[in-house]
Amino acid sequence: MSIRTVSTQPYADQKPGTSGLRKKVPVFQQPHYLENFVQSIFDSINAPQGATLVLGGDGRFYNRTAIQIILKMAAANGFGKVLVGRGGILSTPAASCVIRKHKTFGGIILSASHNPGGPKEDFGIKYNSGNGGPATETVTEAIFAKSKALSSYKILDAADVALDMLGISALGDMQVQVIDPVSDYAELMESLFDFAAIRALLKSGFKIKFDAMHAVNGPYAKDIIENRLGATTGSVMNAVPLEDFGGGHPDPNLTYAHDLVEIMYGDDAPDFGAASDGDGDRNMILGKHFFVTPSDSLALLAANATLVPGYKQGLAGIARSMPTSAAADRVALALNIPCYETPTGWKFFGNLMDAGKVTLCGEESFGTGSNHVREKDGLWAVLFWLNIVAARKQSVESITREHWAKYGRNFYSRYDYEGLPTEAANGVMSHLRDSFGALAGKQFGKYTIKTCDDFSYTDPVDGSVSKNQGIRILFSDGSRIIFRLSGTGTEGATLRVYLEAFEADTARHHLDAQAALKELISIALRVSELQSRTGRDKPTVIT
Ligand code: VG1
Ligand code: CO
Repeated sequence: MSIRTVSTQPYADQKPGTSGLRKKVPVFQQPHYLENFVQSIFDSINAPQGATLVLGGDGRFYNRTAIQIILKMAAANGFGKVLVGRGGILSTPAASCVIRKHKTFGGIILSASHNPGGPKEDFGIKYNSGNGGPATETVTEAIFAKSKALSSYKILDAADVALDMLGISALGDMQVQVIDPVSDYAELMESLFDFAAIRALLKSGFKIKFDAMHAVNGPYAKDIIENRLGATTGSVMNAVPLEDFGGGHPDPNLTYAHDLVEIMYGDDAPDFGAASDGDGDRNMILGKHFFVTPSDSLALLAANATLVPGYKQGLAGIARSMPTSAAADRVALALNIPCYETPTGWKFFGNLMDAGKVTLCGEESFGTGSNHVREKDGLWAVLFWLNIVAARKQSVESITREHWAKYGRNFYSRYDYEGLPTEAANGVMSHLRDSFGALAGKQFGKYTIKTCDDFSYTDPVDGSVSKNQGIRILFSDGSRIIFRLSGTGTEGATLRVYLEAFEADTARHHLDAQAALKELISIALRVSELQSRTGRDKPTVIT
């Protein structure tokens, strides 16, 4: 076996987005494309000779091919050992867990999350640091800079490594250890939650349905929910990870998780429903005929955290991404703990958690998590909810309604306009920026604009500044409209419009969110000129 140095030309488009590099599979299949990016990672992270890495992905098409390439490159680049999930499988939160538990130098996660998989669909790769979290912006920028100047990469000439059986094998001077993808993670969950109470709840006839959406969380949910917690067989549906996710869109929301939604809104609906995404870090929570918005879910977990063994000491603080509703802020205020507002993407939470400033964090995009790992964690959120339900012995709906009655309700919705021509999407954003002055103080019915700005974040731990993280239109009553361009799309541009209105009056809490937000939606369309500038009269997805 010999190490080969391969000459290459740089690709100009390897800029990591919100969550690593995501492209269509054929883009990754171009000569040296994946290799270039992996070498750029290795050249940027300053790993000592003999360091250990974690490697795994969500099992989508190209996962296995990519893993073999990365293993051979790791061996050629002086790594001492790689821990890889059996079959190349590791959910994103499990990868984070394994990095932390085994104190490895870092890890590489292969996923395009909630985007479809298959030969013509999406693939992705990102680097996570030794804290288990996505590389910071400083590191991802260094990786991008390297990728633009790369002239060669190193790879070991060797046969593929067998990945389907647990055990250790040699790849040149490097060890490859195939690990059970579930066990470290399941152990961590058992240490945080009251499994006995959840087991008793499930035994008492409480019915649950978990939709793994043919994605990575299937084996995790089967083991934890059915085997360890004793839910009836079949409580986990679509539990076998498929390379194309069964042709579906593994995104747990009311649109794409329609199989589950039908069950949860049907005649004989279970008491609790949940789904997670392609790589297992997102979650959707449903009660019988009831949907919990992710922003409310974060607030509810925070308000009830001391019912859960792992959090019974209370929370150091809460963090939410800027577009996430301020429901969590109200809980933080009541608990007298700090609440941080960060840019979108999990990489911004890591520093806060490492510094002990926050315990829980979340995003409106169906992501919730805590300092138990450094990624959002879909199954963790489900177990947190089940623990709360077991402790309070109330339905999901009544827990949520009580929460609104106490804290007020933040009506919330997100409109996504996908696959727009880039110029049109940029045009909407620059038109809004040009209008800041004219909009301030303007009144629209009962809404008056207080200020508009471009969200900028200064990391309280390392002082780094991230600018242009979304346009905020802030109203005097606390309502908000936010415009932001997605950093995870792989086709054209995706424009997201986030809408939030606060309602203290309990008598209005039963309203449908779309009805409650109607006026704000029309203001958003009017001030942005979105429809005329993009030619779209409706969003692709509403969540
Ligand atoms: C989206 C979400 C963001 C999330 C990111 C990664 O990013 O809005 O909240 O952190 O996906 O999630 P964007 O830039 O497209 O809005 V995942 O489950 O794709 O790792
Ligand atoms: Co995901």
